[in-house]
Amino acid sequence: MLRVLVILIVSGFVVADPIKRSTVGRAACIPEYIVYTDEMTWDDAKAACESSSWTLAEIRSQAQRDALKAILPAENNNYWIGVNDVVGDNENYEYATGGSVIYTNWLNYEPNNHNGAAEDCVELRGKKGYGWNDTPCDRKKFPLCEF
Ligand SMILES: [Ca+2]
Ligand SMILES: [Ca+2]
Ligand SMILES: [Ca+2]
Repeated sequence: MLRVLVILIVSGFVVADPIKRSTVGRAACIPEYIVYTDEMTWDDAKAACESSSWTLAEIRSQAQRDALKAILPAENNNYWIGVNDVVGDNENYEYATGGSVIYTNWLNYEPNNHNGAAEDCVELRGKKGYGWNDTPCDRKKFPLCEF
C-alpha cells in the first residue's frame, strides 16, 4: 500500500485535468506538488502519480523549479520527474505527457548516459541542489507528482 505525503499546497490554479493545460499556462503556474514515501522505478512512479490523477512533475520554468526547491524535504532524496529520452540519445528530452522540454536544469556534464548506460529517465539529485541528471529508468527513486 502506497503512502502519500502532501508536502505543499502553493497558490491556486488548480484545474480538473492538468494534461489539457496549454504549454504556456503550465509553465506560468505553480502546481501543487506531492511526493510519495516509497522509492520505485520511473514507470511505477508515473503510474503511481496517475493513479491519483496527478502526473509526474515536469518543471517547465525557473519559477516552478524555485518553488520546488523551497519546499522539498531536507533529506536530500532523489526524485523522478516526468522527463525522459526513451527515444533518441540525449538530443531530445520529452515530457511524460508529451512534447519536447521547454526548460531544463541539468547538472554539470549531464545528460551524459554515464559509462555508456541507457540513462533515459530524469531525476532531481537531492545532494546537488535538485539539479537534473539522466539515469537508468529501472533505478528506484521517490515519485514527485504535480497536480
Ligand atoms: Ca535515450
Ligand atoms: Ca540519456
Ligand atoms: Ca547521467
